[in-house]
Amino acid sequence: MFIQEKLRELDLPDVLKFKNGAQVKTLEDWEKRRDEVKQIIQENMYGVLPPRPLHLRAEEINSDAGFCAGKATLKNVSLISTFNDDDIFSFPVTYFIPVNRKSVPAILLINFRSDVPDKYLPAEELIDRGYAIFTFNYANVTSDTPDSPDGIYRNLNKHREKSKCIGKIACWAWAAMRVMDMIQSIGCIDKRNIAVAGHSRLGKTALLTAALDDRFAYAISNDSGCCGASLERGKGGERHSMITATFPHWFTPKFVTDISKNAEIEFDQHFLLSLIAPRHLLVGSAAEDSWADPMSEYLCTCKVNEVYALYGKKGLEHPDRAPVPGDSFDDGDNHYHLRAWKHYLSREDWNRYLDFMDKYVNR
Ligand code: GTR
Repeated sequence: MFIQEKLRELDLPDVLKFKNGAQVKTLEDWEKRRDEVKQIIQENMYGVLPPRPLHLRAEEINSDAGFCAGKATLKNVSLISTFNDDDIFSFPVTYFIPVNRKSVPAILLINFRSDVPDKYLPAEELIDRGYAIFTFNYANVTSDTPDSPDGIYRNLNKHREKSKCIGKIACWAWAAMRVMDMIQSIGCIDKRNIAVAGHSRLGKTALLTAALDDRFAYAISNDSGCCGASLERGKGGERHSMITATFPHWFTPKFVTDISKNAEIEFDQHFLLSLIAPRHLLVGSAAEDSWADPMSEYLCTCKVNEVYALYGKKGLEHPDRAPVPGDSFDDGDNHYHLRAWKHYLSREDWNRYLDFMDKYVNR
């Protein structure tokens, strides 16, 4: 058993063992252990996310009923959060919904830019495939630089001591959950088929978002790598010590100063991915993306099958070998593909994710 042997060699911490040493045997046990895992992953890496704000409302900025030859309606809104202390934070969200459809599946793409379309957001192709898209520019939520406690970072950390501050990945994930709050009130969206997607650092963000918010039925991680879908143990390319040196602001301070330097941490990234079960996990890797380490992303995706089994599900169905470029594993509840070439969210990646989602979407 090639994959099982590889996983055994990594000697990963057991996600199915409670902190008190008891073993998870049933689904009921897992539901309890799941709370511990949520806590471990937040306290040690991303920070503990606060609840939703006191009030949330969307203010329409403009609407274009003729988007893409009239095949979709596009809206720009400002999503406004009001907090207990009367502080207000707003950020722009763009969405477009194919017209003349009753129950439209949706994907929330957390993106690097506001442009629609964008190199990572092929708007018309996505409309043609019948999906609504919601998107925001992560930099409008809080800036992606160290020592910049701006935007929502300021609101969410206002009443916390420094060591307990949440990192920016958690801030972007919190914002994605607020978009999900807004989506709940849009009648034509199929609430059972909403995905959250992101590339690279925003793939890490998409995974955290889905791990903590069960309303997302699909988590799409494209080339998310270190602190995303890749396991720290045995990983090539970027490791904890490197990511925290360059991007300390993505994480909770405890992870940067302490945990990331310890080889024997009590968790690994399969803890994060396990929280997505029994919902769908879609992981895409690029063959030349050695910084993210495709094999590590693959092994982590295989590893969480043990959690899907508790739900009577298969997780990822895969052959017992390393993936090769062009592989796309689609038969189980989860998806993995390895694309040729470099770190990028390509049309080819989108097609793989949509082909998988299409299997579950009733039209
Ligand atoms: C890299 C970082 C990766 C990945 C990437 C990206 O520099 O080391 O973890 O997140 O940025 O987001 O493009």
